[in-house]
Amino acid sequence: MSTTVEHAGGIADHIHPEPQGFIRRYVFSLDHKIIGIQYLITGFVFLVLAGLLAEVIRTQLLHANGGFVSNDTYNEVYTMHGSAMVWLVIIPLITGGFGNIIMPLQIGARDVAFPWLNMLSFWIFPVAGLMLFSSFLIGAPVAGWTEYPPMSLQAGPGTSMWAAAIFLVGVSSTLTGINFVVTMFQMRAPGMTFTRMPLFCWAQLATAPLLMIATTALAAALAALFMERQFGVPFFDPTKGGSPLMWQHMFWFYSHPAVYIMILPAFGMISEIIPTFSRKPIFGYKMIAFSSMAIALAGMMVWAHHMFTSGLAPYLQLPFMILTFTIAIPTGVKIFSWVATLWGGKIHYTTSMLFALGFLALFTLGGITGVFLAAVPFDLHVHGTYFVVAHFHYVLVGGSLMGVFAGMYYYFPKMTGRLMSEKLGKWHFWLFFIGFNGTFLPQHWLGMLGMPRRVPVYDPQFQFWNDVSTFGSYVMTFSILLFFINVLVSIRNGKKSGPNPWGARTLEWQIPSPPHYYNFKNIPTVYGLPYDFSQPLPYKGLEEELTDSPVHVGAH
Ligand code: HEM
Ligand SMILES: [Cu+2]
Repeated sequence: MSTTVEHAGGIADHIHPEPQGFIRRYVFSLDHKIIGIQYLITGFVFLVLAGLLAEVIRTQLLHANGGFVSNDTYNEVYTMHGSAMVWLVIIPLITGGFGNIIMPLQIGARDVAFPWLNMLSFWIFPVAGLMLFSSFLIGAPVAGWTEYPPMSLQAGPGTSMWAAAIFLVGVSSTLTGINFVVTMFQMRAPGMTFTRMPLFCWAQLATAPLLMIATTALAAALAALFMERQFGVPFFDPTKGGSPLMWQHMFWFYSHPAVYIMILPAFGMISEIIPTFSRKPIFGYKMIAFSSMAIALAGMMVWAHHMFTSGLAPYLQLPFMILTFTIAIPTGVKIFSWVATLWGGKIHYTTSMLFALGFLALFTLGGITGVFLAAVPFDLHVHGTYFVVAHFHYVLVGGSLMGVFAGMYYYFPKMTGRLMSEKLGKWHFWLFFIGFNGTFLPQHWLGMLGMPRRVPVYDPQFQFWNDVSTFGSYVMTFSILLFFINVLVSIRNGKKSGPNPWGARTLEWQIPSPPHYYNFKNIPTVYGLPYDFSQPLPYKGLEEELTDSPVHVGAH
């Protein structure tokens, strides 16, 4: 007897035709898996470019008198480094990349809700990225990734290019957010209730509204900046009745939630990897799921903690300080639950697990200095110094980027059917871990000692620790080179992985590696949570997945 399979949102099972030809299959693809890989490739290309800019910064700071680049070029370089790393590297890799590849598979769907929109969202991204980097040709922006007016109003034409490029990237991520929310509400497999949805999906579900809501505030600010620069409409110029503070409010109303856009999916990735390599059910499933939502919600209410020294009304400092402190609670819930999952587990120290454990240690350090910075008295002392640079690199490199690496070693077999080299992977991890701490740990006390950020030359008393920091960054960069060699070599020569090399239990591991373009032969039915290794897999309808039988669209 055939039954019509309906997804959670009552959508009947359907499938788009198999793409024909190279262009439709790999360039203008509608397949979420291919689009996800396109995001990863493009994001990693921008990581190389933005990483090289970071090395220009570090090489300039090797000597107190600088001398590697001019002061103007230095301003361009750190502005572009920060802008590219946030908007062209971490956000696309962790939402458009991994979100696209994993989420539809984990919920038992054949694709996202709007494949065309998905393809459009992707193609806006490289175009915007090229626009941003081409601003170097006309004089790149110089007022930092925060582009505070009035300086951003006075700078050269590259700043308008920056505003247009970031506006476009924002459109791409907003459309991705819409696609992901509709997909998770409408396309879950039968029986996949929200409290049976894997934690990576919960993290994407918490992130998507931030992509949709916070990004629109940035879009409005960028449009205003562009119009003031190009047509003289006074928004931010105080001599024309505008308000520079308004830019800061609008910019941070987006950019603080943006840090959660960059970290929440990494939390989700870690929540998948730790139970798999501890061979234990995740501790506190519901608490971890809901803490993602709590972080996203509270994260929308703390933006002015970036403005404690901006002349913000003092009576506003206290509520923003306390609200920021509260975010430590749901974050702590996650860290506690990961540690409780590890406790008594049979730990498999794969490279992916090492990066997950590195994430746990380094992100926790970054989180703690975040609480320091939320305290107004402390922030007044270190705002604008290298302490702040150290803090956000611990959360964005020690956190997000480590999460990306953990995800690459974990999901490379699912994407390619081959394993990355564990030997090269362990070299990558340890050199990265040592190089990273060598680069950013000393920056905490450089900041405490008063070294300002965004300076091309500095007081010679800071020379020694700057040299340590620079050499640390060379080690880190070398380790990332090993990573890229590993990826390129393993694509062709990596050991065949089979469908599930890690013995993981979420849906994406129950189908071939790489999956067929239609994902599932039969849309499975889900009976429970996947994380308990002592229980049989909570699915029905997967029996044919690893056989040669044909796909069954719409019926069992
Ligand atoms: C991979 C190695 C990296 C190194 C060695 C590095 C190094 C640096 C340094 C030294 C600065 C301070 C420049 C100054 O104030 O003069 C900086 C700024 C910055 N970095 Fe990184 N960074 C790296 C990766 C990242 C990543 C992955 C992100 C992720 C989002 C990131 C985001 C930023 C931002 C937003 C700024 C502020 C730029 C500004 O002041 O406008 N960095 N980086
Ligand atoms: Cu913030």
